[in-house]
Amino acid sequence: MKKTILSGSTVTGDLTLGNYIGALNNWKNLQQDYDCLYFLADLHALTVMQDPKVLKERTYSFLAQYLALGLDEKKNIIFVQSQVPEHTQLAWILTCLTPMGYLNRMTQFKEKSEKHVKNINAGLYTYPTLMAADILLYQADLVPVGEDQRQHLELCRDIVGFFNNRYGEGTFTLPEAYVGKMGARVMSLQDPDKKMSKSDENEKNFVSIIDDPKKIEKKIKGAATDSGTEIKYDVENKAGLSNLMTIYSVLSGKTYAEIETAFAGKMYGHLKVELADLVVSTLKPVQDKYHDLMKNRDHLDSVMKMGAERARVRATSTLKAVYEKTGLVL
Ligand code: ATP
Ligand code: LTN
Repeated sequence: MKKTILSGSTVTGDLTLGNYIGALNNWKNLQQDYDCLYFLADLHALTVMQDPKVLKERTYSFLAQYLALGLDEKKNIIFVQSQVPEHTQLAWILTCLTPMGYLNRMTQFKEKSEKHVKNINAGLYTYPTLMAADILLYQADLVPVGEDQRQHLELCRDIVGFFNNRYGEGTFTLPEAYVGKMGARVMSLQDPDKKMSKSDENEKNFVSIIDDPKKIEKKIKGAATDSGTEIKYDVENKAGLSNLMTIYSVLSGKTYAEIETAFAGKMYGHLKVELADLVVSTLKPVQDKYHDLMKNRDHLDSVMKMGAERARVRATSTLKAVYEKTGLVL
């Protein structure tokens, strides 16, 4: 029996090189050996202000980006969160089991409520209980998430404990974090102390996978680096340069030592030019496929429909067991 993997991405912004290197590139390699479900977290997107038209358009765009990046809708179950209503049904039950004290500790809530002072809604606060429902509905064994989502996954494991204490064991699989072999974290281009984030309001901080070649070039050439000259991987003293080297290393398959040798005696500018070319050429086939997919909405609709149907078979079976345990009449 293959182990089940589940992961998702909030439908905000456009996928970045960070999402590609830290998440989707790994997901693609897992589709052979695991039973995989990948979804678009549109309900999680509602925790911050969304323009309805943009959200809808973006959901199609994200699906096309997933497919263009190489996720296969036949090998994996790819679906949109809001099209499987069991997510919100289970989320409510889990919310009622989760002490506020646990939610108070979540650093993402603290960060996001500082960032969105005018919209600190209850959904932003209970975000992790919906995320727990996403995972537990599918009995996922492994969840590939970046460092930033570790705390939410830990809380999900705690929630399984709360459920088991109240209702007895055996309903949910206890999920674990899946740490990819590379596990690279891509940092912001202008502020390499924080991670590259697709919802960053300064677009110079990220490269989106659907940015056109000129934009990519401009953003990479404009990336903040220190005033030194030697091309050397040193996160402490050369955070910006090291971040560019991480991207170079993942995309080219070269080690840091090999990159240092190849660029010995050269300037940061040389690395930036080569990196920009590498990013553009890596993304070219992805972008071509993306634009083709976006021209065919009917196809995207049918991929969503098929994904939701397949996901619901599993989701309803878990929810049925939860109803039985909790005393809700089915
Ligand atoms: P947002 O800015 O909307 O929070 P995000 O860019 O942080 O978005 P998520 O939707 O939170 O992206 O995450 C999708 C996946 O990509 C997760 O598995 C996450 O860990 C991974 N990821 C996000 N940013 C990076 C990054 N800079 N480096 C590596 N992996 C990342
Ligand atoms: N919060 C996640 C997106 C997400 C997710 C999930 C990831 C929502 N539900 C379930 C893994 C499993 C994020 O990466 N921002």
